[in-house]
Amino acid sequence: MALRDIGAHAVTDLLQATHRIVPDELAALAGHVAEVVTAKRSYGDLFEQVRRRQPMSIAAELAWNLLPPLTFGTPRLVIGGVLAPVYDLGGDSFDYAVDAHTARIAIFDAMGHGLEAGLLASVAIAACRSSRRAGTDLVGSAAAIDHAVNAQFGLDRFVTAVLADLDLASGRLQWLVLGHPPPLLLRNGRVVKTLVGEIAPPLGIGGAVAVAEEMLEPADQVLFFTDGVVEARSADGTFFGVERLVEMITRTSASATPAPETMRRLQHAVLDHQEGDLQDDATIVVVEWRGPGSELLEL
Ligand SMILES: [Mn+2]
Repeated sequence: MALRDIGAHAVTDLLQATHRIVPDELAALAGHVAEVVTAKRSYGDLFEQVRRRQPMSIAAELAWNLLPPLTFGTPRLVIGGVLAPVYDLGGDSFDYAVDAHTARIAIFDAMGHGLEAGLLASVAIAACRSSRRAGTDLVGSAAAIDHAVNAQFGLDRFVTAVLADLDLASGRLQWLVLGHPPPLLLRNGRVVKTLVGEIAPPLGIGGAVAVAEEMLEPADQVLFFTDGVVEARSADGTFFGVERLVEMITRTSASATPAPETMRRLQHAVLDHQEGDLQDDATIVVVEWRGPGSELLEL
């Protein structure tokens, strides 16, 4: 059966079925449709073509293919990320890996724009994964990325980043800030700390790094973002700013909005602030640790 036929059947079945089924069955049906989409999209273009509203730049094509799933959730840990501009994403990226005992999170902002920045970010992401999968710790990963970026692009190109490890059993968060805006720690719907640590130079130009550490409490959220979020300017030149970011996060957190939905609203707010005309890539990632119980993450 042709790919297009499979997609059409799924949609037809869904439309016919929704007239008479109850919510549980609807959820099951949605699950089946998701399975079809997930299984088929990796070897065909149909689903990408259907969901796109305009052609995608080469840089964005590269960037989106490097990203992990934008949302991840278990009863103990939720990760949600948003990136913009969708069709012209360049130097921003993020990555994470959740295993039995640890979640490793990274956010990157490569210097420049477009494909040039995209290539830089791609090397950083690949070096990050390569070192992480070889069992390297945070400092070792930073050194590996620094070396890869420097070897490929020389001293005049760099990538800012935050690399973090979260111990899922204890809530111990360790991180490195590499020329990047520091993450924010949110507790009970408000920002209790800026996770500054010692700011090291960006990756690609060398320099010492120092690991910072914080013990999270159950239900804490850690917010990672790139400068394109807080430095987004409105038509009259007003920055979106950290205060507005924090205000939006705390307001949505207070209403028990799930992390991915909070991210989606934030993304819209950043875009609306600039009247849809982004001056830089803007990325936000939230990591919510809900407490001990790493056994639930055994994969
Ligand atoms: Mn930026």
